[in-house]
Amino acid sequence: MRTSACIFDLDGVIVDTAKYHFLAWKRLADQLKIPFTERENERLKGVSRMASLEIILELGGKSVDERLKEEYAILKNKWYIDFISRMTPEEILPGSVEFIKELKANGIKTALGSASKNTPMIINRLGIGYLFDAVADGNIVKNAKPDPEVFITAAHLVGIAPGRCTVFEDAAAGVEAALNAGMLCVGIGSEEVLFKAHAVVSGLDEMSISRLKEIEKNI
Ligand code: B16
Ligand code: MG
Repeated sequence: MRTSACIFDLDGVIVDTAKYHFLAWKRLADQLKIPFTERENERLKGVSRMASLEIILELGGKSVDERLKEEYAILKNKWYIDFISRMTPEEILPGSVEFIKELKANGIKTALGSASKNTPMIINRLGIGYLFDAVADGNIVKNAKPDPEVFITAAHLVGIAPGRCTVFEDAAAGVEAALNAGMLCVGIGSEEVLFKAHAVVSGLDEMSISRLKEIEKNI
């Protein structure tokens, strides 16, 4: 097999925190009287907290100073944490645990590659730390997706060359990051948004090692 390590994005792949990010950003956008729907939210997926805020302010045609930006970001994160601190393992997306266990049982390394600084809290709430050989997240990475840094770091942490890593991503910016890292990328979600990925599936419940081998054959 080409794949020796699988790197998973967290938000939108292992757990649907994307809906909590949306609700928290929506609350801020409403306060600022900026029109913001699920459609605009698509642009925020996989993008860092500050870059997300900048997109929202741009949508509203607002320019604010750094201090106020910092305040808005803290406020949004507080509302977001209110949601994720109540998450339970039932929110792990279907098929994730089974697929990752299958990979591990077959000697394939596993890692998380997430832009989120809240990754440690989410891992703890879900009790999924044991599934990953390494975690690269927004706390150790400087450059946000589509920069490949998060995935290159994850590959380095598990000791596998980027060309032998496969990334699972739900965001267009994340797919770009995986391709920029020279990795195989499986999109999780809609073909319309993730068309640059090598293959797209609706969720990890569609994945297995045999499916991964088929995807490898078709690239
Ligand atoms: P935080 P991922 C990303 O996580 C989210 O998709 C994105 O919407 C969010 O802005 C970013 O994390 C930063 O998250 O505010 O928690 O640091 O998809 O890369 O796992
Ligand atoms: Mg994501």
